[in-house]
Amino acid sequence: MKNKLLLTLSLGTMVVLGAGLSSCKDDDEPFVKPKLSFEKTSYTVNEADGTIEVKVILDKAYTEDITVEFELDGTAQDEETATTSTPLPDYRIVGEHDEVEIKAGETEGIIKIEVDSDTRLEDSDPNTDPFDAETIEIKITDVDNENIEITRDDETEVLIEQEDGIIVFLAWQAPDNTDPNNVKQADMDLLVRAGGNTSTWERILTGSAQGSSQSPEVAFIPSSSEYAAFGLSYVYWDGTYDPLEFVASFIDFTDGALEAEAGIETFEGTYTAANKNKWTEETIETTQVVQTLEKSGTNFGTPSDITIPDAGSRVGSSEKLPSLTLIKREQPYDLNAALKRLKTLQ
Ligand SMILES: [Ca+2]
Ligand SMILES: [Ca+2]
Ligand SMILES: [Ca+2]
Ligand SMILES: [Ca+2]
Repeated sequence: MKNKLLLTLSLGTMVVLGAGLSSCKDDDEPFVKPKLSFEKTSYTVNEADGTIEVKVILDKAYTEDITVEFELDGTAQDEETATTSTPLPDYRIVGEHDEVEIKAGETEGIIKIEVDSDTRLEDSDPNTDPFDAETIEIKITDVDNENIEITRDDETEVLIEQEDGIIVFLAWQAPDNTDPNNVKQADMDLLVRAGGNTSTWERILTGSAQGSSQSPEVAFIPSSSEYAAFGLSYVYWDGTYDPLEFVASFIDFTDGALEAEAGIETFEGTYTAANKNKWTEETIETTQVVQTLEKSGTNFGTPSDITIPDAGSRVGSSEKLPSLTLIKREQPYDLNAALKRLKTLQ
């Protein structure tokens, strides 16, 4: 009985409130705050896309400029927060790093993001195949006007897919300890030069130089690279193998996956002790590009055969190669996932 009375009372209250609301409506159109959100909950882009746009939108225009603050998170590395102890940057925000403006009378503000093409194979989750996109998570944290309502659609995610390209895979003879007095082993390194054609190298594009007698060294050349020619150096850094047999494979990487069967081309080479060079030796400065690869547009051609030089195999000392520092730094972050998969192809 008591419950019934309460119910009756609350119904009565609602009726009174309802009457109040309708009388208010009779006066003037009540102000309803413009609602702020992201245009989409997710965007899928490719590393080769260049500059992309993410939009914050209002459901109706407002009479003043408003500034929307946002924060960034995700697995992709922001240039602004990159340090020597983080992975290399994947993107940069063009303009203000953490805010975007919606002009008076307009309904959208554009966050421009420059996504970098790079020579790293990046994978958010190395345990799944194909490669998983890296992410930029953007969240609206504040708006500088109390007349704007931030909706629940205050977050968006940009998925950056690993771009297409070709993987260069250098493998050589494994250590042989069968005769303790004659242990055979070798440490090779891989360098990739780039230029407009195969006789003009402009820079070292990428490479792989791990200090190990275990294969492989792996490098990635993006299809979107601005260069048309690539020069491969297979450096016999140090070791006791004489001769030393090695194999260079070129593996197509398309749509986030290794093209295991159709896309592998393999070339064999043999060095002798005369081809051995340590980075620290200053005597040989001759560039030892032993194989070349050309690209037309985004299509790679067939690699040349390997040419074994009479002596040497490297490209000068480490002091003369500042990019080597970068190459060494790149290794742990990005190639591990690829290595794991590539090993299953061997
Ligand atoms: Ca990355
Ligand atoms: Ca990247
Ligand atoms: Ca990449
Ligand atoms: Ca090495």
